[in-house]
Amino acid sequence: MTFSRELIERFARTQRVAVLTGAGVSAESGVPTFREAQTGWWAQFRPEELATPTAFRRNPKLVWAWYVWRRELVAKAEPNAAHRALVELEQRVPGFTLITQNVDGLHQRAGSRDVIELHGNIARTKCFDEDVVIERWDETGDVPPRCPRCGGLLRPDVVWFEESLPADALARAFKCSAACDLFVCVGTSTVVQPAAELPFHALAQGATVVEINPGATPLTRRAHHVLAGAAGDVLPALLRVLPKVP
Ligand code: BV8
Repeated sequence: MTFSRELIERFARTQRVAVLTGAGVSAESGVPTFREAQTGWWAQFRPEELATPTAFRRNPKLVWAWYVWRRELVAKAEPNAAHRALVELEQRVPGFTLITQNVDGLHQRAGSRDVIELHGNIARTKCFDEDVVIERWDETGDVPPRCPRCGGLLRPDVVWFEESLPADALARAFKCSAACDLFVCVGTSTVVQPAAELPFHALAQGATVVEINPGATPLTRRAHHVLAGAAGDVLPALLRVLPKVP
């Protein structure tokens, strides 16, 4: 894979990078992306039909079982070369913020330090009624299990469709997108709002925008640099040609 001199020089002189990742970054860890067809028994459902409070109220057992299946899949997954390249990039540039839509925690497991999780984390559980994180509960056989504090249903601590994103995480993400001089958008279909607004916000503030994705997205025609390929190939290749830390 080759990169333009202009792109390499752009990375060499950046003072502040913001990166937005989506499910495509975890694809090479074996975690299916949102837009890919789900596998096995879950193939009969679209994620947008399950990842909502309405779906949970209607069929809590089904939605809880979907997250148990996904948690087990994520627990078996390992960070891939893309996650590791982003850890390396963080060490190579003066200022770096990683904003992720992913709920799999793979960036943190790879060693990324400053991660803004816009959509929560599948490994955490919270009470549906009180909206507080619950660390331990009695396994009474109830599915979903019950909150030990109020008896309400437990749910994954992720942001469902029709739910607002954590205000502090979202505010920080917009602030970093406005303050960066280089915005790298990796492995996201740039469809789900308000996260999808971030690269356009960076663009409007004068940042150079780079997109890494094997496919086209609504961002592709606006990005300054489009690197068409898998994150696990493109990011390590890019790190190999960028100047090492002086
Ligand atoms: C909200 C957690 C206010 C759960 C997820 C306008 C403004 C505001 C809201 C809306 C709006 N228009 C519509 C809405 C509503 C909605 C929305 O955006 N809908 C979409 C479908 C149009 N937004 C919301 O509801 C948000 N809440 O705005 O609150 C509000 C309040 C009340 C009523 C309305 C609004 C909440 C959104 C968060 C939903 N939760 N996840 C869970 O995981 O179970 S979103 C989910 O999609 C994941 O987080 C995922 O990351 C995210 C985005 O998808 P991607 O990451 O991009 O993944 P995707 O599969 O789409 O694409 C993968 C990409 O990777 C592809 O481009 C592919 O080409 C590429 N790829 C594949 N392989 C590779 C690769 N790239 C690189 N390397 C590879 N190897």
